[in-house]
Amino acid sequence: MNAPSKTWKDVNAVYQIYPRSFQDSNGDGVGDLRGVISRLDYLKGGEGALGVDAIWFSPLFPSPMADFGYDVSNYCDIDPLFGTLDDFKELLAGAHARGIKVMIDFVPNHTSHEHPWFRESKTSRDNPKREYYTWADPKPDGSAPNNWLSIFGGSAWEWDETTGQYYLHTFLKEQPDLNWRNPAVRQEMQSILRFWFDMGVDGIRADAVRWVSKDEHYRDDPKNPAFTDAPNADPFASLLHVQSRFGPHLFEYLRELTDVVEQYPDKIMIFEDYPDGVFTSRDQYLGFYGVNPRVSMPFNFEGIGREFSAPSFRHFITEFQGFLDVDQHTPVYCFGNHDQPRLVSRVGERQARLVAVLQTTLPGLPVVYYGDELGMKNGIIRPSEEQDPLNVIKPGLNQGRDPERTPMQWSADEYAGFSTVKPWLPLAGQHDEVNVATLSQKYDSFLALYTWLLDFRARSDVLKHGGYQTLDSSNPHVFSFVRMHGNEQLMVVLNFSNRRRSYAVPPGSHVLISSQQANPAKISRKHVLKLHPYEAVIVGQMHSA
Ligand code: TEU
Repeated sequence: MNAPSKTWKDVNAVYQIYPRSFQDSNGDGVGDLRGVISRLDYLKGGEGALGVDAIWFSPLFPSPMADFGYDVSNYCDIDPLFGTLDDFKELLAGAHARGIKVMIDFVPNHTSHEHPWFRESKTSRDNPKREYYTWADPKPDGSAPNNWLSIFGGSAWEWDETTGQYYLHTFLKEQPDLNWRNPAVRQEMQSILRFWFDMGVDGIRADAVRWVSKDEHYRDDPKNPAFTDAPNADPFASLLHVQSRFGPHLFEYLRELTDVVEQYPDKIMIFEDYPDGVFTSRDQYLGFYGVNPRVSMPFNFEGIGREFSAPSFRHFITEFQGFLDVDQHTPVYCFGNHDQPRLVSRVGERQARLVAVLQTTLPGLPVVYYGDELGMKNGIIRPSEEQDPLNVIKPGLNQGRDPERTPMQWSADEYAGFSTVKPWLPLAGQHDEVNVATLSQKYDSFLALYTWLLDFRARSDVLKHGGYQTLDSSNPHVFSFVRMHGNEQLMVVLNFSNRRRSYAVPPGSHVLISSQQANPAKISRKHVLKLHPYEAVIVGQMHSA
């Protein structure tokens, strides 16, 4: 089988695979590459396939797994838990044969403390690798060099007895921050990109990039005046992180990376970046787009934490679309990932179906988290089953990320077809119903909806390339917009309320897709669309698709 390869501009969506949790092939309870190879038909090309044009893998590199692969000890290999480099090459070839592009994660801000660079760096102050990391002297009283906090809890500085200095770790102490001011580090990072691009990888998701440049004088972060010391408040929010991240060289360093991306035909880099609250969202997004919009773009995660209402969603999307340069900037709307509670658990089942319609009808390159196409929920993780260190080091804040990382649910079998043994995390539950085998048989299932939407998007130039305009800007319950391309138009109408709503549509309109396939909204003779609670529809005109 050889599917024609699309360019990135034509990709319908990217599907994020958390490799530990997709498919176990060797019976150790942890997902692996041969497992993914065995599921490629599901992704695209097989009967009833989901139909995604690209996949992104969370880290696959050798790692002691303190942060489940985001602590890398070798950037140019595959962890034996997941397989070998040959397995990866086979996977790449299999994906490409089906017309699936492959993105990998790239963790530039920090390595594992077991990376050979760090092992060397900590041996002595004059080791050639010393300057690969961020070392600093204590204050005269012996305390940490400044007040910077680790996002994973406590001070961002760890004392090293051997060399009498502190090293910086924005995340776990097992994840020392690289020193990007050192040109040798930047060159290492560029060669890593070349290694993977030369192999044929199509894109890179760049992790936690806002931290790569910091204040070089290590000045304190100022206090956050809005912080209240409530019992469940995260102490990390007590400071405004204006010195410890978004340093003066951030975009310049990223540009060096995108220069490498641009040396290859049709490769991209997506920057991980959350709304910061310190900068306006306009400045923050345009800063990242300014790096090199031809090949790189930031995620848009605004839809993850906000109130589920028409005004709230309309506001962020209209504002974002409004300040983008639509000819240059590719939006990357994302509503869930391996760090966030599951979409269905955050908003509800029908509401998540609405989000599926929204995400696959907005401009740009949508990124969908594995299992969200089934409507998988957060798993319930007993303390004895916890894996993510976050709950242990930040107790009481409920920030553990295990619930959204549970095994993919393929079938109603004991371990959901994910493994033959007890998986590394428990199943999220309801897998007798919520699984690929069962849902793919039901025309009105969550999976059927996703498959339909992705197929529609794959075939629709209006959705992939068309313009965007918000409609009816003050409706309190219904958010609607139009996508247009040449003389084709599609209207998307989303009822964010739990009541039936009427919505006037132009004569000649008809419902193409509804999020509630079993009972789609009808259009009255007077051209009024009768939406069910939380229903989302794509409306076509007589002459359109
Ligand atoms: O996350 C970076 C990040 O911004 C974190 O704040 C993230 O929001 C946090 O995990 C939420 O609890 C990236 C990865 O996505 C994450 O899995 C890694 O743990 C982290 O970088 C360190 O590499």
